[in-house]
Amino acid sequence: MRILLYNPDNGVTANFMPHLWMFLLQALTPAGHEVLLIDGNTQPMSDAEIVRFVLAKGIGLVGIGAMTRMIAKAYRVADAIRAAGVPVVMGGPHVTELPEEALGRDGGPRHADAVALGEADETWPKIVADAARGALKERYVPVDAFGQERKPDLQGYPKIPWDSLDIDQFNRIPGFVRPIMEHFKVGWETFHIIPIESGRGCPYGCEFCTVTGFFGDSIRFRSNQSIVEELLLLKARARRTNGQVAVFFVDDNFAINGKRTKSLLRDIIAAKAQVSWVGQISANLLRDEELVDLIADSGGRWIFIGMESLDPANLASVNKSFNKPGEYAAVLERLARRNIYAITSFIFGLDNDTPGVAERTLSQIREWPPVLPVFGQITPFPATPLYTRLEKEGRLTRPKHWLDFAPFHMAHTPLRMTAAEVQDEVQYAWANAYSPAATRRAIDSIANEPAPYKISHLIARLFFRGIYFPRKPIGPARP
Ligand code: B12
Ligand code: SF4
Repeated sequence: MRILLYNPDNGVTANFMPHLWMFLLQALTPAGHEVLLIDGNTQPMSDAEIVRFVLAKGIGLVGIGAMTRMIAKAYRVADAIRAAGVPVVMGGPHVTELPEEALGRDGGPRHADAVALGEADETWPKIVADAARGALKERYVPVDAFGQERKPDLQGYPKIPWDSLDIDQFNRIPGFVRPIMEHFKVGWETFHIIPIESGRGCPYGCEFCTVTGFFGDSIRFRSNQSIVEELLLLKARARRTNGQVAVFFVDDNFAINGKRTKSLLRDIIAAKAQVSWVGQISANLLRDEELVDLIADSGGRWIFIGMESLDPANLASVNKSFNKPGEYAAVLERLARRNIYAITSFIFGLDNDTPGVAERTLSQIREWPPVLPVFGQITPFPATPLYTRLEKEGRLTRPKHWLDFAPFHMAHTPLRMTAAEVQDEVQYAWANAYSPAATRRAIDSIANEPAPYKISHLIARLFFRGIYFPRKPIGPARP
């Protein structure tokens, strides 16, 4: 059977790297089947084009994965494919949280023949086998022999064959630049940013986050060896294609178990498997100087830190008091001393926010070593404690906001400002954090550092904004 795995784009922002789930399921597909991948971010297609592709290629099963933000588009594509007679299975966080919606059992239309709930590493081979004999079930739930939820053990993580996969669609070097790079032989004919996971789960349970509910509050790790091998494979591929590779460790908190993270980083260094990497680590775990040394020596370049707010009352309101705004500057300086910079993420519209929050945040940022800040408004994703609380408090203004996807528009009433004010604050923060003056200030502040750091900072600043926020105005604020 030929299978298509499809990840929709959100139609608004860009994406800089492919989605890991597609490669993982491809690697977990039993022998005898062919798996094709389409990421809407790199291959934008209309619904009709996707249907034509599915029929022309004789696809027997389409798997669609989507976050809440892309789910309306995912449903639309699924509807079109099912109308053409090809079965669709959907997976990922949104349908796990709301399976009845995808299956049309909540009073709405049906979008999927089957849903894969939770982590699908062990259910995917069954789904494929059932689809191949025309006996797809409605739900695939990862449970053990006693019907208890079962989280896959990452010790048996499959080898993703990066050396032989066709990942041309994810090459970040634009087509028109490649011949120039080939001509000058500078080793930049390809540049891929590849997602790798080293573990799953997060014990912190921040109120707005789906991760603790989805992956669980205890952490499961892959073996160091399997990660080192994956890095070596990627390095070899980059060398072979005269290109470069960088890795995004997608673990939600890459240093959640400091001892293990250090042992992994030491093994990467010992095996000379270093590539430039980005990882997500909470600020409290970056107090450890030895860890930060190992991050630098193993290739760590950018650390994504979910700062969320500079106001401790806001942090307490979303169960994130382990973040201490008072130590943010020290953490950023500790990183910057090793030429590691931070992507700092902020959420506006939290219950204690008032108008002016964007400027207050920006003036603090100006005091720090240069960072790549990202800003969003608090969004109640289904099945999060935040969603339940706002529902109880009667504050949800668009309880099914994902079906009427309106990017950067609030779905609930904030407490100390209006929804429109929150949206304005988000706009203001993006416009001013990435203005030419702000970029000049950021580069000037590292004027004495070696050129490659300045260039990487400048390129990151020029491209980064589009990943999260459209460059064009986003339309009038909704009430
Ligand atoms: C990497 C990442 C990103 C990347 C982009 C995604 C990419 N290219 O990989 C970046 C950093 C850009 C990003 C941005 C955002 N992200 Co993000 N991101 C993640 C992160 C950390 C890792 C994703 C991952 O690879 N996980 C590992 C894989 C293996 O897990 P998985 O994708 O869930 O897949 C498994 C199952 O779900 C299932 N499955 C998945 N799809 C399918 C499909 C089929 C057919 C089947 C059968 C099974 C299946 O099988 C897989 C194996 O078990 C997750 C958190 C997390 N730990 O997952 C958040 C997460 C997905 N992001 C989230 C959010 C909210 C966002 C943003 C909206 C944040 C913001 N405010 O801007 C943006 C939106 C981006 C956009 N394009 O619109 C939420 C989504 C919640 C939800 N209900 O939708 C998550 C879960 C984090 C959270 N805090 O709750 N993100
Ligand atoms: S926001 Fe980060 S630290 Fe908090 S629960 Fe989610 S993954 Fe864990």
